[in-house]
Amino acid sequence: MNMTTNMRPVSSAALKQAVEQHLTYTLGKDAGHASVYDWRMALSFAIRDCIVEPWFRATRSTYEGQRKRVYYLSMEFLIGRTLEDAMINLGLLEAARDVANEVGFDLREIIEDEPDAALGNGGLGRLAACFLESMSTIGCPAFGYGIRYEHGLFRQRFEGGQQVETPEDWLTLPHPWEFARPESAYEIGFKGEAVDGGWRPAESVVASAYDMPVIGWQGRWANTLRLWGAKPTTLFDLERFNSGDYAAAAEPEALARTLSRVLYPDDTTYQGKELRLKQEFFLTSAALQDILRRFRTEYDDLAKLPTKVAIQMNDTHPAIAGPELIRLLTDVHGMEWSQAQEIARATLGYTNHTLLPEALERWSTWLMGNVLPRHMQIIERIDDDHRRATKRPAHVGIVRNNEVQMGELAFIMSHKVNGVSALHSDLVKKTVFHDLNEIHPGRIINQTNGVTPRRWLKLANPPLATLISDKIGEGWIGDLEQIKTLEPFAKDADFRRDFRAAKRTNKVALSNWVGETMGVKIDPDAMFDVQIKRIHEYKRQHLNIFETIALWHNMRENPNAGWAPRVKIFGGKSAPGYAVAKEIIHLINDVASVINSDPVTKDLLKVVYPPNYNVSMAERVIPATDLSEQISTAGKEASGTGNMKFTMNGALTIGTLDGANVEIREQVGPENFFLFGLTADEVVKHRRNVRHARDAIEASQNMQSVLQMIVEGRFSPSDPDRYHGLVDRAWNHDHYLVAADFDSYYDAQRKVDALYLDPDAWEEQAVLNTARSGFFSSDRTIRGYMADIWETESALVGEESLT
Ligand code: GPK
Repeated sequence: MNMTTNMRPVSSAALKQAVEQHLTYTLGKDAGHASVYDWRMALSFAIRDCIVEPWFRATRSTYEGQRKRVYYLSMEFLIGRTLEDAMINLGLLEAARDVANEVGFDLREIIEDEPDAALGNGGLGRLAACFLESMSTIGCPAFGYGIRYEHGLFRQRFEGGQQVETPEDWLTLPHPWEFARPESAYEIGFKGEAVDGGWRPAESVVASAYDMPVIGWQGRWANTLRLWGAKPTTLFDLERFNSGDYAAAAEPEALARTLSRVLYPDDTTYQGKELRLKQEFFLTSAALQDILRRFRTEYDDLAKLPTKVAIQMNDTHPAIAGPELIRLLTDVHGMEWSQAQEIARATLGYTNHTLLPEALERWSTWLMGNVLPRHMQIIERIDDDHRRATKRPAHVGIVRNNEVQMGELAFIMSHKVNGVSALHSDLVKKTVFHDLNEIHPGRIINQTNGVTPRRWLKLANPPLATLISDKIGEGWIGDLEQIKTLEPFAKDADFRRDFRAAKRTNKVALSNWVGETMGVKIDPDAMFDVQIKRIHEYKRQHLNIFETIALWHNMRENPNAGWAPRVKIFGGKSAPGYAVAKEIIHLINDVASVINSDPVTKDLLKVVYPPNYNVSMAERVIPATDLSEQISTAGKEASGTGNMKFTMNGALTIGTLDGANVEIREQVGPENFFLFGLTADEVVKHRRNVRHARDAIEASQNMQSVLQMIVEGRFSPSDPDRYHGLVDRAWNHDHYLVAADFDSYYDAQRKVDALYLDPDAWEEQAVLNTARSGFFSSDRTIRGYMADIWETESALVGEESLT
């Protein structure tokens, strides 16, 4: 087989030769004794070799064209696996399959040997990974900057149905996708004192670069993800060592070792820990020093920075970039204060990802002043200038209640602030940044999130991707708007049958995997009803499990009422310290074991919760899903991106008018979406009634039975009191309005049943969901950022067309 990358043809034979060379000379292994790991490494190196050339080309083109670069600063990049993605974007998957077969291995087995790079918690980190891929596909010259955590997000196990965390260690084995760049290293200071117009840090570490190439679709462009690892400045403090204080002598090393050691496992909740602030500054300062160094090799006038550099802050985590950039421009490069402030603002942009109060970062002025004394001074001056210029009273400032409000800081230091869905951006204007929006009208804009169709359709769902390409050609992969040409086939019975067959192939594969890994038999003809995401009260997995209990109860009462057989699938991790979320996990597992062993409902209902949900599990589950659960309390989910992946893969959605659900429903048509629940406005009004939960429960027979069964210990017979707290909260502290939305949700689910029992009608709507998902490509999102925030152009304009 002869596959073509954009660069040069690579035959199976040539690839095989390259793989064998790496096996022999890079890994020092004899083919006769090579394990799946050895072959994976050899194949990864051979594929990596094919990326290097486009990578150099892109870098050269950026320098030669004096192009503006985008720098995406993020504490999280939830990448998952790299090998298969790289092979797909280079068009080398088939050649690799031939090679694997020839050496006696299954390519799938090799692909699945790669550990996920889990350098993120959830949506925010996965969005950053989709953005990197889209920027490379579009030819937007860019760098991602992050931290090379030694331990990514913890692994999840269940013991007696409860979550147990174990450390993740993706770097124990060598990672073939990174290039260490010890020559790119910067000193990062902490603490000490501000001395007039400068800073004398008391501690320091070195940030040392590791680069990962990010290849775009068809290998036409490649960017770099640069991750920083912490190293000690000096291995030992010799003076202290010689004086006999050995513990103190090792302090620099100890700080460096902890800095890039582990990802904080909290999603949408900040912890206020000193180490976290240090990590944020470590990433930000290393990135800014690197950006300014690169800029100065090409240009001599720092005043031109905003014309050649755009820096995006992914949430407030890198919001110290404002003060740090001002510090570098003034203290280090001698620029005058007001010009530095202007330059910084014109260069920086800030994306807000949540309105949840517990997520909004605030640092006590004491901690900030202690860890970053010079920055604390700069923050106060930015705050003063802003108050003076806008004639505002103290309550709109950055420093309030002895805390530095990082949202306000990020807003004031950015020329554009964006939300991540239409509804969310609207709420950003009306709530958290109401006052700042009045002072700076037009600064807040919307950029609705998106996901990359290369990973989330082509890679994850080969049966459907092949079917689509057979019908409409391959253009959709690089230009997802083209998928709308599939729309007429929703009326074509043959096509619907093929669409259904593709889904069934995926469902059979998932059933087999669930059988093998969990020992639960599930029926591929039942409806696969899926909720996979972080476990959080606002996402309301408890609403889903309550409905499951009501459904089970009613099925038992009346088994022949024409129910649609269902498999309820859950996936997701709780933050280790989030007790309520952990209780919900425990309940789901308890309910699963009772329902799965019930002979009455054995052909009607199953509940499965595979542990350790991650990017690779999402790739397995999403293509096999019939029904996507997007059931957050309206106004709480900023956007959601899983919801988009399901739509692309032909699942129907049951959801509230929240985040990007609103736009999904608009795009696919309200008749092809199961809507339920209160709107964001109604939620706010409803909460004013202190009895909202009590009233709703008293009005709902189903809800009462559910809570009754739980409180009686029906799902925890060995420990009947286990869920008393949970039931008490449902009655008295139902902040996320589970009770108020319960009946509406239950009724919408019965409409789902009815449609599922009419396969033709279901399939028509499923096809329309896929055909109308073009808007949700992250390519569209990135073009929006390029036009409205970064003011930058694709380097591929004028080159031969994508397909
Ligand atoms: C938002 F604020 C945060 C956070 O700390 N982590 C995170 O994953 C998510 N998010 C939102 O909850 C999602 O609604 C959104 O789609 C995603 O960010 C990407 O914007």
